[in-house]
Amino acid sequence: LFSGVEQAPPDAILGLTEQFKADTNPRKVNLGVGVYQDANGKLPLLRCVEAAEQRMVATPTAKGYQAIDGLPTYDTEVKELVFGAGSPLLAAGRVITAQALGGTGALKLGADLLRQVSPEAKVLISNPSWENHQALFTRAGFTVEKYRYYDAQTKGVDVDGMIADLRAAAPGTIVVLHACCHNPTGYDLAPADWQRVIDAVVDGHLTAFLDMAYQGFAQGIEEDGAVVRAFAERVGSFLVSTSFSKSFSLYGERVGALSVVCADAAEAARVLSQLKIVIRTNYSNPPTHGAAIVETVLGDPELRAQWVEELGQMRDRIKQMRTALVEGLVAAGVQGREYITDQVGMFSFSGLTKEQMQRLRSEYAVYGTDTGRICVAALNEGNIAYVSESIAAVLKD
Ligand code: PLP
Ligand code: TYF
Repeated sequence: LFSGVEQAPPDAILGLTEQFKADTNPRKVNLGVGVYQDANGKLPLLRCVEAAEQRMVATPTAKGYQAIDGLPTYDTEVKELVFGAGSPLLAAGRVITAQALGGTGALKLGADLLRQVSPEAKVLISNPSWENHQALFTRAGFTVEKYRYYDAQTKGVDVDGMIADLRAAAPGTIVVLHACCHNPTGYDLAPADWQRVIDAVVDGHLTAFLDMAYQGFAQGIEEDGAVVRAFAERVGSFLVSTSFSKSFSLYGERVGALSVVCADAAEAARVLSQLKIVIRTNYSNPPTHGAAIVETVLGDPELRAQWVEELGQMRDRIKQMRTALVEGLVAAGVQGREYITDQVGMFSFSGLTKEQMQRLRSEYAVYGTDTGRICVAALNEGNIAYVSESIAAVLKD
């Protein structure tokens, strides 16, 4: 049966972590995977999460099945976080939200739903994008193409190129957009650019799919949510995937959600019934624990305030590390890297070539992806000088 099965390549990003674990160099630094680490290089357990879990342990509950679309209160909390508690769309019953297995699971639910609704549509993703966008939408049956995004010359977004590509897309084309903290480049659109994207989506009858994996990591929870609200004001139907992996440091619990904006409440009910089939035929219903943590935190004013504070600390520390990296590079003799502080979110597109990234790995045990992406959220006072010197060394020769 399987004799003809070929060996698949490892995941470009998660495979790096395997390589990193096997590396015996004591100075090794993993800047490959997008995981936030604290000032001591540790994956944090947020205090709000710990408190929520303590409450849950104090009131043990039996482990029944969940509803197909997840915990109802969780779904409501997510809606309010993403669209704003006062959103007219929520009041009109136009948004359905289903708990999903992380942001990836939300994207896959959305992809499978869209494949049912518009099987002929093409998918456009940014060039470059998170590797899994291409793979996930291809596996869901779509042809995936790219719109221009990163401009290596100006170190920013090629907004005109992006808009031209969106305007050239056929009606019904699904456009995957990074709502904030673009992965891998770290360059986001300005509010005025988003309006141009929305113009193109509305004029061209495109289907926008906003991937929100880092709400709160750019400017703040409300500020980063403004992109979704801008779409809500002008676009009749669109999708939003949410991930709490990073913002709650709940990576392994697989907590996320898919929200679908529909024309009216009746349409929303029909779409939800179809989405439930997608869920049921994949995994029946989602796990409880991670969503219960998020629901507990978001539903309790004290824990929620603590979360806002802890998320702010993560965001601020990343910003400090961006500045420290620019300074570390200057100290190591590398000028002109100020653009690192223009970028937002977990990543920096360092501008290093594939060969330089491979040398960083093999000679200095500093792990980033071949595309030149490094995870700034894994830098700390203890490794930043070494990372800066290693980058300087591979840039020199
Ligand atoms: N979308 C983007 C842009 C991401 O960077 C990530 C990273 O993890 C995801 C989706 C997936 O999130 P999750 O780990 O919650 O599946
Ligand atoms: O881009 C990243 O590093 C994160 C984590 O298949 C990730 O989004 C990477 C690859 C993958 C799943 C998650």
